[in-house]
Amino acid sequence: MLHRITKASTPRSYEITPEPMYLNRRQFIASASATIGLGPYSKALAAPKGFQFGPDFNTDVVDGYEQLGENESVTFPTSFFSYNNFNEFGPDKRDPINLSSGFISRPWEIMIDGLCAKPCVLDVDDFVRPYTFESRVYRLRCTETWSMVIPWVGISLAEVVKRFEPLGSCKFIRFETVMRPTEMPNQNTSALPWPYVEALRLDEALNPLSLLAVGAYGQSLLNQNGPPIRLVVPWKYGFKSIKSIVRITFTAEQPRTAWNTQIPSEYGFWANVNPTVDHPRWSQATERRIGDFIRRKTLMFNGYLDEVAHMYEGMDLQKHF
Ligand SMILES: Nc1nc2c(c(=O)[nH]1)N[C@H]1C(S)=C(S)[C@@H](COP(=O)(O)O)O[C@H]1N2
Ligand SMILES: [Mo]
Repeated sequence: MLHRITKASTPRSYEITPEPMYLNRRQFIASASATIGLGPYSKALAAPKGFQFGPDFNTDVVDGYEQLGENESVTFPTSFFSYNNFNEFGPDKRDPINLSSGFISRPWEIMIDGLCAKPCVLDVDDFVRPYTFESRVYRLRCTETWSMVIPWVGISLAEVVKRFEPLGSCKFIRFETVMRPTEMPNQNTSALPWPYVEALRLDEALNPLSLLAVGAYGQSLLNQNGPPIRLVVPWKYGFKSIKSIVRITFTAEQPRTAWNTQIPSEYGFWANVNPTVDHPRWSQATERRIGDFIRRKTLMFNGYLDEVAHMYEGMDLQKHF
C-alpha cells in the first residue's frame, strides 16, 4: 500500500516552527558550517524545513543538517509516528500504532553482559544519565525502498560502548529487544525468531554516526518507535535499527540476528544501504522518500560514504551484503 499524507489535521506544537526557534537553528547551522567547514551557509539554509523541539527535550546540539541535500527535508512527524515496522506488534505498517497502546516502557532495565570489564544491570534512566542528549538528523532507508529523514534525540553509542570497557577479545556488539508476548501480540507467532536481535561489528558501534535514540522530533519515542531506547544506524537498512533494547552483549563471534536468521538470502548481516546490490525480489537502486511522489536514487551507504566507507575497505560488498 502506498502511504501518503493526505489532509494535515490540526498541527501539533512540534509541527510548527516559530520564528525564534527557526532563527536559532539557522544561527546554529551557520556557526557549525563556519567552524567545521561544512560548505556555504546558503546550502545549509536551503536543506531543512524546520521542526521544533517538543516538550521533552531541550537539546542544544543539532547535527546532521549539513549532510542533507538541497532536495531533502525532515519528514512530516505524522508519518514517523504512524507508518512503522515493529513486527512484535504485527506485520503491517499500521499495526505498531494500532496495537501498541498496552506496551509499558517504564520502569525498564537494560542488561550489559559478555566480554566487557563492567557488566551490569541498569535502569534505563541511570543508563542514559551520564550523557548529554544530542539531536541528529538522519536518513532512514528501509529495505522496502521507502525512506524518511528523522530528527532523533539520543546518545552516542560509541560513548556507551567505551563506558563498559570491551575486552580485547570483543569483536561484535549484540542487541536484544524485550520479549513480552502479553504486550506484543505478534510474539505469539513464529513470524520471526523472537526476541528480535541485531548486531554491529565493534568498529561500526564505535562510529560517531551510531546513535542510541530515546526520542525524535523533540519528544520521547512513542510505543511504535521502540521506547525507551533503540538503535539508529543511518548507513544501514532500517532493520538494523533495533527497537526497545533490554540487553547489550559484547561478543567475540558474529551473533545470529533476527532477519538474517529468518531469510538469509534476503537480509544480510551487514545490511549496508547499497544501490548496486538488489534485494532478490526487487531493486534497491531507488527509493521513495515518504511525502514525495517521485522516487529518488538511493545513495551508497545511504549518503554517509565519507563517514563509513573506510570501515569496509577490501570487503566484497556484493558477497557481504
Ligand atoms: N525490535 C524491532 N526493531 C525493529 C523492527 C522490528 O520489527 N522489531 N523493525 C525494523 C525496521 S524493518 C525498520 S525500517 C525500523 C523502522 O523504525 P521506525 O518505525 O521508528 O521508523 O525499525 C527496525 N527495528
Ligand atoms: Mo525496514
